Amino acid sequence: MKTEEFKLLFEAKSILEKNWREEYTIPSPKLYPHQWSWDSGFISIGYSHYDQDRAQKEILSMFEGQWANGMLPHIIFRGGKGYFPSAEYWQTELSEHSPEIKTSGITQPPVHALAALHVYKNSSDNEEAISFLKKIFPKILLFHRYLLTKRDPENSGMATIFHPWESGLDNSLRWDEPLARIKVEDLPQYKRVDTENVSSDQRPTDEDYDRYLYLIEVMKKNNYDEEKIYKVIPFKIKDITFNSILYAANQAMIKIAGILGQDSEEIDSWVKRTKINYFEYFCPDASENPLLYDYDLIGRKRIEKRTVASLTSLCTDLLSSKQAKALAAWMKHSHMCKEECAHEHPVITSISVDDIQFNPINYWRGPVWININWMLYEGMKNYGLFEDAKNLKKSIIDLITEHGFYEYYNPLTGEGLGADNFSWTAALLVDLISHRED
Ligand code: 9WN
Repeated sequence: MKTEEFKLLFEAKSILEKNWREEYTIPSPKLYPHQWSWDSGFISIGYSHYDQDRAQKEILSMFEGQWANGMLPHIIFRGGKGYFPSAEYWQTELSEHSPEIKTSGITQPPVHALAALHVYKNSSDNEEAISFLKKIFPKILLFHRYLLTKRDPENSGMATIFHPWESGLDNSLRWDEPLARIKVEDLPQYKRVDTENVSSDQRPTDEDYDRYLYLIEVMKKNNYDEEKIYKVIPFKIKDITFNSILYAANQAMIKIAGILGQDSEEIDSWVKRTKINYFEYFCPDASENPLLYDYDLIGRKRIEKRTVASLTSLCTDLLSSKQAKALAAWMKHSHMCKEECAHEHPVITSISVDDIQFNPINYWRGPVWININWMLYEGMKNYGLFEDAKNLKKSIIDLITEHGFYEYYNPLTGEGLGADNFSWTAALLVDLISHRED
C-alpha cells in the first residue's frame, strides 16, 4: 500500500472510531447524532475489512429498532442532542407494532443484506460470521417481507415509499412534482435545527420541510397503519433506487440462505415478481430511452427527471449489456463535470450537470455523494465495465484525499459540504482502498 493510501486509511478509521458508540456508529457528530438505517449498512461494509465484530454489531444493533410488523425504521434515537424531528415528534407509540426503543416511523433503502454478505465474505472468523448470518437472516427476511406485502399491495415486486426521506435522496428533483401536490394544513409549530449547523443554501427549503412534516402528521393520524396510509397519503412512489437495491438485496438473501442451507422459496418468488414488473414500471420502452425513472402512483406516470437515480439499476442484473453500456455512456456525458471543474474530478453528480436546476451545493440537487458513487462503481463491475469502474474508483479516492471526509461535495470545486467527519464516506473509502481485485 502506498504511503498516501495508508494515511488516508488511517484517517478514515479514526473518523469511524470517533463516531463509534459501543455498538453502533453515528453518521456525523455535527448533524446526525443517532443511528440511521442505510448509513449503518454502508458503515458495516467499511468495518468488515478490519473489525469483524464491529461490522456485525453495527447491523445487528440497527435491527434493535425493527418493528413487530418487520418495518426497519430509518432512525433509532440513541439519546444524542440536536436533531429534529425528534423521537417525541414521531410519537411512534401510536403504532401497535413499534418497539420499546425510540425510533422514527418510516424506513430507508434496504442495503442490509448486501452489507451482511460483505461482512461474511471479508470475515476472518468464519464460524462467527456464520453465527452472525444466522441471527440477521430472519430479521432481514421479515423486513423484506414487510416491504413486499404491506408496501406493495399491488403485488408488483416493488415497494412503495411514503416519504422523500424513505428514498435516502431526500430533496431530489424527482420529488418536486409529487410534493407540489401536497396542501399543507394544520401543521404544528416547529423549529428546524439542521440549518443551525449547516448553511441553509446546502439544505432543503422551508417549504419542503413543511411538506416532510405534514407527511409525518398524516402517518401519525393513521397510527402508522400502512393499509390506512395507503388510502390517504399524498406521496406514493415506486422508487427506482430503493427497488433496485431491494432486488439486489433479495439476491444477496438467496446467497445467504444458500450459505446457511436454508430454504429460499419465498425470496425466489419476490425476485421473480420484480423481474416481471421492473421495466413495466420504470422503463417500458428501453429501446427508445435507456433511462429508468420512478413511478408516481398518484400522478400515474413516470417522473422523468434526469438524476443519478436513473443509473442505479446498474446495481441489479436486470439490464442487457447494451442498456448498461448506454447508461454508462449517459453517465459520462451528463453527470461528470470534467470541463468546468477547477479540479478534475469525474465523479458522478446527483443531478445531470446540464439540467437547468443543477445546483452544485444544495444537498441532493447537484452535489456528489460517496455512497451513490460507490454503488455505481459496484454496478459497473456487475456489467463488466471494469475500465470505467477503475477510473471512478480513482476519482472517488482523489476527491476524498484532496478535500476530506464530507457528507457531499461541490462537483465544480471539490469543496466538502454538509456534515464533516462523515461515517459512510470514511467506511466506503476503506472498502475501496481494500479492494484488490481491480
Ligand atoms: C433525514 C443520515 C441521513 C442519510 C440520508 C440523508 C440525510 C436526514 C436529514 O442524512 O437525511 O433522514 O435530516 O437530512 O439524506 O440519506 O441517511 O446520514
